[in-house]
Amino acid sequence: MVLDNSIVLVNTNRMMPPIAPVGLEYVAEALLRLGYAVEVADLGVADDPDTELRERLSQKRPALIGLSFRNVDDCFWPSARSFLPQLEAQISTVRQWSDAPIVLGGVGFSIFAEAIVRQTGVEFGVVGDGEISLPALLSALKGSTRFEEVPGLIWREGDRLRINSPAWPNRLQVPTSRALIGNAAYFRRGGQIGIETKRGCDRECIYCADRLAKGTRSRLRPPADVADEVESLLRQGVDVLHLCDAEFNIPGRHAIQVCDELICRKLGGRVRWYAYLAVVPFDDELARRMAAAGCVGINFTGDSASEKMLAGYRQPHRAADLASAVGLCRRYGIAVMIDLLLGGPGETPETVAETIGFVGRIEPDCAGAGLGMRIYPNTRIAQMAASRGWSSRKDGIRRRYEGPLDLLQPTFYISPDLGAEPAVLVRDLIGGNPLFFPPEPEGQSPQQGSAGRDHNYNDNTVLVDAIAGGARGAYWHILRQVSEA
Ligand code: B12
Repeated sequence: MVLDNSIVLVNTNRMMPPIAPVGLEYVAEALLRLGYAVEVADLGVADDPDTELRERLSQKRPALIGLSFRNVDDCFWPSARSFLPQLEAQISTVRQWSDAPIVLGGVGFSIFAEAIVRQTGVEFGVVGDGEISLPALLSALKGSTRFEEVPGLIWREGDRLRINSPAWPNRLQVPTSRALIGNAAYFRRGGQIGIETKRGCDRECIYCADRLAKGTRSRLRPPADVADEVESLLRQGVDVLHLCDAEFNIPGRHAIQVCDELICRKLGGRVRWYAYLAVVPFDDELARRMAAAGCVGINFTGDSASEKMLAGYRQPHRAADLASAVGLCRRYGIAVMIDLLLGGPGETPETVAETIGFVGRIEPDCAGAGLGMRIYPNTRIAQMAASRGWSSRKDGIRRRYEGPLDLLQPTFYISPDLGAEPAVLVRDLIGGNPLFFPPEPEGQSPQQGSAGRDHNYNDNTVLVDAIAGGARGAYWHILRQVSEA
């Protein structure tokens, strides 16, 4: 019998260390509040994912099965691991146990939504926020509304796909109880739990897919909701958090309001948290408030220290801002990581040397020397690739498949001016400076995950072991501490 009001939500992310499916949890809570019967099949911490799916699906027939697809690939060259084959295997196991329609969603999915729906043959996909779209889809399945009215829905009409625009609701009403996922278990095995303060970003960095998955405006949560959620997690024994905003300080005013709320509720001394931040705006006031509110580590989207490269990436900061950000973190006792994106269009050995030299001198706790820009569809770098006809190594394209460019497969750009072995060049420039996570040379990288020398967190055994031994925090911070020990 079909249970009209029931849905099974599946977390498909099996990467280790495990990251709790915060997006799926928000969606599950939203559905529950509206009176739907929700079950979660969490493959992230299940010993045997097939058994977990059988137990959740074989006894009943939900109206819909929702699969969350967070990471389409590891976004890391040269490992370039795609998770699509794993998703396809999971979908066929689901089909083995149930003939209910399947809807895919999630941040990675949203970037490539149409291509993934086509490739996997599922009935539905949802681009963007799931909290409003999934209840709307369930209503449409009952005939109470039309598919056309479900924000972000992709569905099939005969042979063709129909696609609705996502809603990107300005008023974010995200549930705060965090009671539907085993966050305590994820905390023990993953070392941190995520929480959002906003969605969306209005910047126009040439490589970023955030605009596709989250929209082009900052959509802010009320600071009181964020603090309520921190309290919910604390009650579960979770006291180390990672913010899931693309950049916590865009806009800076909201970041300060969130900090003030945490300070006002005296939560600063009870939680430790980490965040991604843009390099600007970041001033003394924000750094001070963040430290008082419990922030212990910041990962800045530094990209480069070369004026030419930053302008090319459409980043508003300059090298001096990076130095200032590191100085402010030092002043307030906040650990600091700078994420670099080396090898973009226009990069030369000279600009790489400039960046590595500068970052070495300003001495953050660590810097990720990421090499190679993942080309996401509908970004400026994708337009450049199409208009200039890039397809081979001599054009800068790095990939492991043949034929025309297929951006759903891991596809990267590394400026051809860096020569045949760009990772060797970068490593030589780093010269063994332990503050850098160096890129792995091609051919030496394990294709199935990280060996722990770089900062690829996919199946990173160094991290898994450190967390099992009690380490907690952002992964770059744990790796840094392990390398110092
Ligand atoms: C914070 C973050 C991290 C933190 C996570 C901290 C934590 N404890 O949660 C850290 C640093 C650990 C991290 C690691 C990695 N990350 Co990360 N991360 C992010 C970030 C900024 C936020 C993700 C998030 O949680 N968002 C908040 C939640 C609430 O949103 P959501 O998951 O999208 O869910 C919403 C919708 O998607 C939808 N939805 C979700 N599930 C479902 C299901 C259904 C059925 C439906 C209909 C809807 C739906 O509704 C939800 C609520 O609205 C994103 C970029 C971004 N702005 O989203 C990158 C991002 C997800 N990461 C990415 C990657 C690649 C990784 C790594 C693989 C990198 C690596 N090689 O180490 C690892 C993977 C770790 C792991 N085990 O999974 C990529 C994935 C893209 C891709 N190529 O596939 C992203 C998109 C960044 C990017 N543009 O490259 N990450």
